[in-house]
Amino acid sequence: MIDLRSDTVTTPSQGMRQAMAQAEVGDDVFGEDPTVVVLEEEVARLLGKEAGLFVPSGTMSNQIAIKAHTYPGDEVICEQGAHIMNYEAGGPAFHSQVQLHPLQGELGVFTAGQVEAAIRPDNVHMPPSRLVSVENTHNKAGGTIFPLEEIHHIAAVATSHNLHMHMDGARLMNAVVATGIPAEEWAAPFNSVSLCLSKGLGAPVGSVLCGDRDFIRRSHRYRKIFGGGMRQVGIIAAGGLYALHNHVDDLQKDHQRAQQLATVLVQLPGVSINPDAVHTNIVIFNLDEERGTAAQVEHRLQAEGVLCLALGKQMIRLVTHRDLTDEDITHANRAFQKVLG
Ligand code: TLP
Repeated sequence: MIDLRSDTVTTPSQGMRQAMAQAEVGDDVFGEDPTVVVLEEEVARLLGKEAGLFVPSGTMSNQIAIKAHTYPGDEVICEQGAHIMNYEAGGPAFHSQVQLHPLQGELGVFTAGQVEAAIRPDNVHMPPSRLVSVENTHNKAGGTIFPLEEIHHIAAVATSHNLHMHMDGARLMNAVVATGIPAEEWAAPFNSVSLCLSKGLGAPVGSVLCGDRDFIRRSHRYRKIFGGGMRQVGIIAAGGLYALHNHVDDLQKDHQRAQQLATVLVQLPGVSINPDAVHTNIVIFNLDEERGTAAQVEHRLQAEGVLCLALGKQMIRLVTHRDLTDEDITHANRAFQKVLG
């Protein structure tokens, strides 16, 4: 099976397994796992932040950040397709008792003007606006890159209203590799950044949440409350370190392969796709109704040995990743031509 459902399906390489097996470990709840400490310091340095916190998932990382930035009753401004809004099981309401204020972006990108208009006046009837969350790259919009210049404008608006900025950088390294802009520059306008090791980077588990020392100190407590305190977890952190040292440049290949898929899909009848919107490793396309529903096409592709993800009634997502080969891409393209051509 050629699995294009997500880049989360990647399995650890031999080298990564070896690094994990040999990792020095200790009890991380006592702060005594040396491999975790190295990973947290390394990611914090990569992102130009004071400190980092290793957590089990991207979801926990975002949810801890929201908890640490807000008070119950606050409002968090985000894009309507944001992962925190759609795929974290209502976490902001559940954990933090905050509400989300979704903005309608274009390909996941909203503007400083939209943020300014969304910020609530100081009025007893209204929830206090507290945090702006930016997703980069943006999953539901198709791995799109949020322009850095617009992020700077948004940060200026946020700062002038005393709002904090969080980045869901689950796939930030894809944006780094695609643009050549260093991670530190992307992270600079944000108070906190969450980076996932378990997406295209290919580690089996883990994300690192970064910010200033005080934010990470408070986040550490929330990690414990959320049940995310782990023990000899250096064995997993070692996979993350290996990924950062060995897998980052390979993301470029994922991006090229996403382009190869888009180039074939754009030619198929009844398929709508904007190849200019394929910035990184995610390809999203829509099907005309006469082609069947996304769920039906998902089944037909499965019969041809290709797994994809129906994201909506007529919408399908494909994600390229490091466990694919050139032959897999050729096979997948043939399957698309057979099923949709
Ligand atoms: N996204 C997963 C699914 O949850 C949809 C995927 O297959 O893409 N932020 C972003 C932008 C994400 O795409 C994801 C995972 C997360 C956060 C959450 O990460 P995990 O799965 O580690 O909790």
